[in-house]
Amino acid sequence: MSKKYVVLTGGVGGAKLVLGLAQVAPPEDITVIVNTGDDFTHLGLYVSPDMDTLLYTLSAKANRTLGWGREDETWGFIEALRSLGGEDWFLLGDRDLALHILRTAALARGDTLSAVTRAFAKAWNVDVTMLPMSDDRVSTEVDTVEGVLPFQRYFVERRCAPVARSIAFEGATAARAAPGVIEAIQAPETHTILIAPSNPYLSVDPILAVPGIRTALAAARAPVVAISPIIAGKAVKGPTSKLMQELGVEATSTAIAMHYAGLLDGMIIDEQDIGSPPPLPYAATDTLMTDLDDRTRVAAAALALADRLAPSTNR
Ligand code: FO1
Repeated sequence: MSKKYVVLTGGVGGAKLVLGLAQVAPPEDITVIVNTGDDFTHLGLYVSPDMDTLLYTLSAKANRTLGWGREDETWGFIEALRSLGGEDWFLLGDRDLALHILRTAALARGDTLSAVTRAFAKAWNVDVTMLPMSDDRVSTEVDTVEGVLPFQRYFVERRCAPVARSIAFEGATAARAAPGVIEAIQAPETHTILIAPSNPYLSVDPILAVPGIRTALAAARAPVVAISPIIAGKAVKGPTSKLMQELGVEATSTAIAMHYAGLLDGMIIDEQDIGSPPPLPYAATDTLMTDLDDRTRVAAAALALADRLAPSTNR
């Protein structure tokens, strides 16, 4: 029986980990469950940022400078839009537009997000299975001291500046996990389940909020290993540590482990945090993923830890 791997992921950090994993495991044996809480309709187009970051990363088209969007991008559309007084706080590149336009048209015809994603992956020879967490709409909203902000308004337009009080996942309770999601977590051939070093509150929690996913993870036979997004008390990228502080949580790997309580069998932490280890089996490595070697090293460390833990016994 060939070993299968499942990854729960959000944005840029998650995509880097999946690319690393695809160097140490056959891509066709990897299933990625992707956060769609960041999705929104902008200028009439359905945008699915975490899905697209993963798709661009796995098809070697990702914009390395920005982390999101495409390489070799041009910005004629947004410049023209701006000159007409259109909203330009969310940048849609000329080449990037192709995905959003095709996806929007397919969804309007009644296709599911799963089907659209599958078609894009096939067109660009991506062998990793990319599953949205749900084909139903779930929208992350951040309650801030300035009021409730839809995710992209909070994250991109306001650069996470407003102090956050809580986070909600609108539509989650009625959402169904997309086809294949629960099955991948439960499959007897699933050897390891990884939680990427994505923001636990903004990128992983929306996935866990979809009914059935948390329960399936808690009951999974395969060990569940999280890669901590914290390095020396700070998040590598984005607002994780600021947000943790605002939510009254210390920015430590232990706090991340507590956040995922009941789900994890093990954790990868950064070697700089070895002085304050989490209260569960762990391994330490340099978790900063700058190049492909780093991504591969972090993925390999997670698989090695999972090998030590398999099958799941610690929850
Ligand atoms: N992030 C930004 O910081 N500014 C942008 O203008 C922006 C545009 C954008 C367009 C398409 C896309 O797929 C992603 C885009 N992102 C942008 C990234 C993004 O929305 C966030 O990084 C994620 O949602 C968080 O994971």
